[in-house]
Amino acid sequence: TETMSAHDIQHKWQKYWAENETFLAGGAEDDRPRKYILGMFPYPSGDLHMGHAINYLYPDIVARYWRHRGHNVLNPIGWDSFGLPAENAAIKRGADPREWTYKNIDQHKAGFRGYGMSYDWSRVLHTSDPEYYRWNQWLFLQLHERGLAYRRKSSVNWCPNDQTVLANEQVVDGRCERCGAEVVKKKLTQWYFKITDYADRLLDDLDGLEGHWPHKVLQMQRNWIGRSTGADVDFRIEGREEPVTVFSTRPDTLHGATFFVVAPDADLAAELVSGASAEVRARFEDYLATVQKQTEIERQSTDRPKTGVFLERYAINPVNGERLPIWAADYVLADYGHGAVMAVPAHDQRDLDFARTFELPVRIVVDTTVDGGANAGEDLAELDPVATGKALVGTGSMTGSGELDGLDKSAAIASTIERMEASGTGRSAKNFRLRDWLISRQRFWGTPIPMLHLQDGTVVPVPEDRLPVTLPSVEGLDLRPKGTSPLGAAESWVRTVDSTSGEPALRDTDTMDTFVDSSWYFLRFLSPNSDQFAFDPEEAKRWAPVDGYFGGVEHAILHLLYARFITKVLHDMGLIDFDEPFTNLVNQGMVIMDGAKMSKSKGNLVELSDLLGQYGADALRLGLAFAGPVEDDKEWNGVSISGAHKFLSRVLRVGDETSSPVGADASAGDIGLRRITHRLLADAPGLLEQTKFNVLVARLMELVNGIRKTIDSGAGAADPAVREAAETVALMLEPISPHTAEELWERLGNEASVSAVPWPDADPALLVEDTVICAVQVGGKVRATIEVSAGLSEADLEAAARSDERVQRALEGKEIVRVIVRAPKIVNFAVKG
Ligand code: ANZ
Repeated sequence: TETMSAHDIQHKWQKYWAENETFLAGGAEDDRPRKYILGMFPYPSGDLHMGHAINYLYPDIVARYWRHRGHNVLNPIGWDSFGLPAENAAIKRGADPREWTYKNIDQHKAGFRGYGMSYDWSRVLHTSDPEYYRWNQWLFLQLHERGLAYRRKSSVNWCPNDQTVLANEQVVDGRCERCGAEVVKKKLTQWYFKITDYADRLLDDLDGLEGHWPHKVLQMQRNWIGRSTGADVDFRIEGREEPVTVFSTRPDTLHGATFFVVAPDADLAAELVSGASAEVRARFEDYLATVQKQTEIERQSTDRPKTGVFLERYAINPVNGERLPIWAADYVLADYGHGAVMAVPAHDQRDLDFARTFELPVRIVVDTTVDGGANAGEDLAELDPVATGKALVGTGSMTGSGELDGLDKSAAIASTIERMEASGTGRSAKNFRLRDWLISRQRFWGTPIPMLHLQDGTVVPVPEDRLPVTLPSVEGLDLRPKGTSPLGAAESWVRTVDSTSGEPALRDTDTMDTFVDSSWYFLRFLSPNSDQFAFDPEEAKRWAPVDGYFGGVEHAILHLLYARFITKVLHDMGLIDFDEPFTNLVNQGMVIMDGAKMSKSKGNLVELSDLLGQYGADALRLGLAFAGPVEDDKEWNGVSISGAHKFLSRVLRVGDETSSPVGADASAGDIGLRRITHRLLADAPGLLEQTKFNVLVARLMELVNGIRKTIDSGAGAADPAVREAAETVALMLEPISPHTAEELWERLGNEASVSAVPWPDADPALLVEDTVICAVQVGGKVRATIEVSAGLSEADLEAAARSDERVQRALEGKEIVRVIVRAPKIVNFAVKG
């Protein structure tokens, strides 16, 4: 065995695990407590690299840990295998996206096996398998049935180069994240999921995750959902039958409204301008054309000059009957609130900027100079917003507002809402930044939307028993983006018959956003091979929610939000009894090189296969686990794989030298070594549960040093404390460097596998520190003896002596002239008087 290389050891144990199915999760009959540990599943682009090595190591360590704690552990792996990169590779190289995808998946699988991951390989899933995406379609139909999936024409971010719709987060500084082309707005009819119905719950339930998810992630989710509270106010429009409603967070300032603004790209603007003069109509059309080229972010940025067109129409202020001129301006967004605002320039900065540009009136209705106001003690005349250019946004007391005068902000808001509700001109309202989830993609490599378009224009679902709607062959299809789905060209696929009515029908040619695939995959792992259900509710009861979810902070918002949303929908359908999918979330840091993220484009990506070739999986795993706290970014140049390899060799050497028999009674062994062993036994569970893997590695190093010392200079390799310590190393190294741990365990004469052998409890007697009895003398006489830690410093020993009551009594009324401390045995106070 001594000549076995790390690679030999690795192959031996990987073979053993595969043959013995060591890491299959226990079934229904297994009554151990359960743990569901999951890493965010990978996208199968290219080979596994350093980033994967660290991301998937952590959940594997945790999964392996819980097996030692007597748990039935589920640690599955799958692939998020639909999506653009496969399609782009297909366009570039003419390859079938299927072939590209599954070839990459095979490479990933081999890579993960070589890396020693303890996955339950019987549960593997790929979202691009019809057996999987069939259930995306099922999910879509469930949402559709409940009014949570709907079609709507709306303006979307459009990349004219890639000819595709972009999600908001794919637009960076107004440009396409992928190709850099300027993004424009375009109106398309698309499918949406009504996530906004769940906005309140998605926001409120974040509070329950505090302490279990990184605070930063919770905050990002809160901001993304962005709840504002205020009122909806109805304004009559001259020459229009129906009133127009606006959302305002400051209904208290209604008396200060001096004009009214609609989003140029809202339907309302087009309608209102249709009654205006030809000149204004033309000006409006020009304006609209420029606005449509802008992004939402540009439109909201406060430092741009204000632009707009007066529509020659008027709104009537419900509180005082005043006529407010109606403008179209791009700072008002079509899809926030109602796409129109009452403008209060004295108290809103954007309204003020606009009013100053177009010389519209500004009326102060909040006096911020009153006692307790934002500008208490200042002179209101000097704060004139028209002159200063600064809106008075702070608190104060109402003025020029009739019955509201003298009230503070919250009282004025409450009073206004009450009055409006009584007169039917308004009501309390809240608004969310969160938008409905646009799930339509005009691309090939995704889940076909299971809907049929009949000749009369109605859109009907494909019956559940007709699922899956599988993708047609890619042959003959042009995948290059052109604004409509490539599936449209698959004539014989598109033309079908509605099995319910027997009528001819056309298939919907859009495919689903891949975030749909990943919104529920953690449930599919519970019954991955079922053709009866998406997941078995009984299995969900046993396993879910996920106890420990690991992934990058890049998924802090969308993936997690969508998974939370779908979980709540499934909960409301009665299929699961929890409504948050991930009980604990860990965001691991990145591997960086010279301070920068490793990436393909920078050419500094280290591939996993190269690293495994060097020293094998265990040294890499140990090196990475030791590199620093899980949440921190790790500098690759600071990771020492060769150092880790040396340590693992030392581990095996002390194992080989151990000569006491299996089961030897350790109680007569070296007490110093036993103390190190038992302190580690006591601390390791906490270290692993707090993901302090680097500290665990440091403590293992300390223990191996201790073993070495005992073998070399103590009672030698036959000391039973050496065996106890070496077995402890095998047990606690296993989550991190499992092949070496298995080998050590076996060489120590134990039966394989070490992977689920329970960690013994520490012996409390070995956790107490060494103590000694110290004599305290006052004036040469022993006045007290105190029990102290053997390692106490002189200063601490003197302080301990002084704090003893008997010593204090003996010192009373005496002057201390000198203190002689001989740590840890004697303290002598020389006294006078
Ligand atoms: C009058 C007012 C007076 C407002 C005042 C603010 C201050 P948040 O907090 O982000 O929800 N608003 C409403 N709909 C809008 C739209 N579609 N595009 C741009 N702005 C819009 O912002 C709510 C406030 O933003 C609303 O309250 C409205 O202006 C504006 F002293 O109404 B406020």
